[in-house]
Amino acid sequence: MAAFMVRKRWFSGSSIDWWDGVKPAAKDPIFAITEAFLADDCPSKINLGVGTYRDEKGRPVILECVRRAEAKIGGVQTMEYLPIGGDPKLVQETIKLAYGENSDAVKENRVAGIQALSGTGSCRLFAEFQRRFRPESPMYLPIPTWSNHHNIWRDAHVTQRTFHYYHHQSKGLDFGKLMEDVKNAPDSSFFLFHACAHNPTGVDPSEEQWKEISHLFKVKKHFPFFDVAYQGFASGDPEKDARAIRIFLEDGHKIACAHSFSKIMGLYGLRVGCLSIVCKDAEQSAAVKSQLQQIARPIYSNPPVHGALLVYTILTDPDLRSLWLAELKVMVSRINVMRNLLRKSIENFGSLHNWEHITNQIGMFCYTGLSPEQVDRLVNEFHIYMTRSGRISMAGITPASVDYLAKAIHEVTKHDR
Ligand code: KET
Repeated sequence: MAAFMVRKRWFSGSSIDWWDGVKPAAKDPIFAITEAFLADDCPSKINLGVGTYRDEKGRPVILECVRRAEAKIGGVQTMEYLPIGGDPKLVQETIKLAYGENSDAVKENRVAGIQALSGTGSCRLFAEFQRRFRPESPMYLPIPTWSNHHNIWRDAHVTQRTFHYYHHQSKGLDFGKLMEDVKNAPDSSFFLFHACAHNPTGVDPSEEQWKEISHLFKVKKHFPFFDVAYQGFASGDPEKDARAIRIFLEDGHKIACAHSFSKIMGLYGLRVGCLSIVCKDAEQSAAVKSQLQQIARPIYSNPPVHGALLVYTILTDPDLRSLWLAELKVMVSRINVMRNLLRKSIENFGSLHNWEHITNQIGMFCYTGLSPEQVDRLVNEFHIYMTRSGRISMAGITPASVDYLAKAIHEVTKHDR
């Protein structure tokens, strides 16, 4: 009887509500800002949310080196699939850029590298790799960090732990607590660092501090994973910005890096990046690479071809490479001019708070110290958009908007003690 009833209901054609249990997901804290900004029709609105470079008129930029590389390539050359591991020439150039052409790891051919879907995809591949081969080891993330790091390691089912990084009172590095957390973590733990220009805080360890961290990592046998999304965006020089990576390499660590060309070449939508893992020898590197390829194959099969060609062309053509380095400097110096103007302008409006951190912090962002409620006021009363963490993308500020922003920041902070 019961079986008959079930069959009858099945035949009656009533449709099954497959997705009944699906509730709307929380919006992404960074990309939701762009959505809200676009929906706002106030003429004085400013978007300081997502970290994308803008020129002094607030316009998106295609770098001249990219335009010339396009011209040199002469249009689309191929639409064939790349290998699963991407363009080997791109991978090789990326590794040389980060590790140094003369580093032992590069010379001994023991860096396993695979082109991936920019920095995000590279982090995710590593997280998958970590879960396959070190399922018992958690990933330690700095507090705070780029919000998507939490999503990436969550979705790869890797246990997450955190370590102290930022000191809210001093608006600098909480080095003492960082070292304590590194020391107290179980031996052989994974730690994520931003190689430079930490997002969101704009605060990096000094060279001396990196050396101390590296030393302690040796003692603790920890594994350092570097997110390298801003190599060149901290100092204007990719060589200088590779210092942390090089210190760990020189100390003989086995490290891994997620490289991105989104910011440093302005190739956001082209999704160019690499994951690299330093191994003990060439044989191990080949094995690791084959596993990374096996992870990539069922997810996206192989990475996009065109951006890889552009990046490779820029990095290997001496004229284009120097043009890129010069344009990188222009971007960094425009951001630094904005840091100075913003700080000065807030001070000129009579703010009694200390705004030194605006000019002390480096990279694309300023971690203002504004509270979520103050950010809400900036959005609602002044149409100035930023993440609720108080992070602002400095590249979104222009000489024309800086005073409006400064006055608004002063307005929402002046009764604060
Ligand atoms: N790592 C860091 C530290 C980072 O800030 C970003 C992007 C990425 C990786 C990934 O970028 P990709 O384009 O996948 O190479 N950050 C900006 C954009 C975003 O959230 O995706 C941001 O923080 O605004």
